[in-house]
Amino acid sequence: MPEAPSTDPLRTDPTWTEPARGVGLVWARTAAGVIGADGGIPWHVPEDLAHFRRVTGDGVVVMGHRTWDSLPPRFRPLPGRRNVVLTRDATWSAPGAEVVHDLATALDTDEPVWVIGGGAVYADAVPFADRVSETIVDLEVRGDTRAPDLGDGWTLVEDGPWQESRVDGTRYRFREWRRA
Ligand code: VY7
Repeated sequence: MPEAPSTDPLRTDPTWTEPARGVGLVWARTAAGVIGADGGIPWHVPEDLAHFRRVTGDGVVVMGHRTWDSLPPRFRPLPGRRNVVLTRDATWSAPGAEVVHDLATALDTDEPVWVIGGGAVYADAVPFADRVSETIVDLEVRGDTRAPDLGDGWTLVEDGPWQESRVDGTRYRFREWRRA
């Protein structure tokens, strides 16, 4: 039997558009979910920084303004990418930062978007994301910022092997989640 035409206004109203596709989240976290402590990342794994650069290299990076502040000044803006910075502060600006005041505006682009932190911005962005690039760092460290739970509907499409950092042997692995 053919399906009845949808009467759902979200499906039939031509003025309603899908949330922007091609929004990714990229984070590094411990098993307990820690991503930050005291305004920084509580480990030093250069292999993850190289991975981060590879993942975000061709896109727009979206971050909260404290994440911007956490970048070493010589890496601000992150080179070769549009750097979109979210803040509620109408007076804030920084050279190389495209300031926006809400997440919808930040994600409204046809280029691939990578949300790079921090905790509050990730939590707000999960509903709009279709991929998550996750580094698991095998440490038990104190933190004050966590990655959000993804909730239902996500599939682990890549789960890399444990590797050891050349710096101090800290173990890490790269993963990727997708939502259909
Ligand atoms: C942020 C840096 C921090 C300290 C020193 C250098 C995953 C990471 C983030 C964010 C790691 C950072 C950097 C690294 C990137 C370089 C510029 C220098 C580049 C995230 N998985 N890992 N992060 N930089 N969101 N997700 O450490 O950056 O990209 O050009």
